[in-house]
Amino acid sequence: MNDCLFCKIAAGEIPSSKVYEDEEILAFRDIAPQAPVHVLVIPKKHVSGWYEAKEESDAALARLMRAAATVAKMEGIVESGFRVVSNCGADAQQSVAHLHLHVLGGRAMSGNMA
Ligand code: DGP
Repeated sequence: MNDCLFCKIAAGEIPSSKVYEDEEILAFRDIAPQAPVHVLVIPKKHVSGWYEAKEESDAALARLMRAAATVAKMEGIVESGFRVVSNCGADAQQSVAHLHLHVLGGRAMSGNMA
């Protein structure tokens, strides 16, 4: 998608602080971190949200979750604990319409969900 911010980051057109990369996934630091560790994990191929993802993408989505766990390991927050969040749509405050996981850690989170 030409006008998608995260597609531009995935393509290297907009710089990012890269944490992890493979053929289909990029992980980079959030520009407005909400925790000492705040990394975004995205598929390089554009998908706007979970509701748009097709069944044939199930294996790729599982790899996205696996990459989030890999990032947590790389960032040293497996022992202390971490949270994986994916906002979908307006009520969830999704601001970038490109599927992404937030990996948050390095401090105690408040509450279970919101
Ligand atoms: P969400 O609100 O769930 O759609 O998360 C989008 C996140 O993207 C938000 O936490 C801020 C982050 N973000 C927005 N623009 C940029 C950018 O240009 N670079 C980086 N690294 N992160 C960005």
